[in-house]
Formats: sequence, structure tokens, C-alpha cells
Amino acid sequence: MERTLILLKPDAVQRGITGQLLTRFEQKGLQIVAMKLMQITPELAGKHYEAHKERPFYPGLVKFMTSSPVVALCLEGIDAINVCRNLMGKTNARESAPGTIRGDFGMSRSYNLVHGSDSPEAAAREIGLFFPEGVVKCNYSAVNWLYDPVEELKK
Ligand code: 3AN
Repeated sequence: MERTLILLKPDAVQRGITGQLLTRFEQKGLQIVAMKLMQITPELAGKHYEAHKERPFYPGLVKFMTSSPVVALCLEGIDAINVCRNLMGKTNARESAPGTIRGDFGMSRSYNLVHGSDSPEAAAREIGLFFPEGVVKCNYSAVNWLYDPVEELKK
């Protein structure tokens, strides 16, 4: 099992579509192990987007991400990072394929609705940043029907 940090960004919260976006992840079969509505501070945004500090779009990105609450989620599943990034679609929502979250809900490259960790290292770091209190220990029984217990869940 792998974990990833997902953020439903200020545009998703303000447009009132967080439920629809969360449904995409739930119906795919990802498990929620942490979730909260929160306001990102400039300090947290700075740590989260550390890798983009020198990029021209960085100031606008921090302004946007701190402009309204976000919904932060930690999702779990086999290959959760890649599965979520495929569900999200390309960074530029105008170029994102129909069927993806960005492709179906967005028109912008910067207001692109959702963030998902892009590597196991980033996921561990970002989950620590957004959920310093830790995630919830859950035993979802659906796991045994989402995956082949013999082939995919064997320890
Ligand atoms: P993704 O979120 O698809 O992994 P990243 O990590 O390359 O994309 O970029 C982080 C965030 O920075 C994006 N989600 C988007 O909001 C913003 N961003 C990326 N590239 C640009 C750009 N060229 N202009 C404006 N905003 C951008």
C-alpha cells in the first residue's frame, strides 16, 4: 500500500465541487486515511512548493494557495501516487483529457483544482507537512474486494 497527499485547491472549494472531486477518488477505490478543511499559511505554502521557489509563477502560486481554505486528504492504495496523478490529468487543465478531474472540471493551468504528490519521497514529506498529527488507522474491508487478496495483497 502507498499513501499520497491530495489537496482540493481553493478554486475547488470556492466553486463548491469538492464533493464531486472527492467522489472521483473514492469511486476509483482509494481509501481516505486523513481529511480536513484547512487554511494554508504562507509558511506552509513555502515548504510545500519549495521545489518551485525560483519559478516565475511561484508568487502567484503561493497567493492562490493561501487565498481560501483547501481540503487536504491522505489517500491510500496500491500505487496510489500514480493512480491519483492519472485521475487528475495534465497540469494544464485545458490540455487535460476528458475523463480526468482537470479535463472534466477545469480551464486553467494555475487554477487546476487539485494537487497530488509526484513521488514516494514527496508524498512522505507532504503528508508530514499537512498531517503532523498523523493519519487514522483504518481497516477497510472493501480492500479485499478492490484487490485480489492472493495476488495483490499477500504480505
Ligand atoms: P502538478 O500539480 O501537475 O504536479 P507542478 O508540480 O509542475 O504540477 O506545479 C505545481 C503547481 O504550480 C501546479 N499545480 C500549478 O498550480 C502551478 N503551475 C505549474 N506550472 C505553472 C505555470 N507554467 N504557470 C502557472 N502555474 C503553474
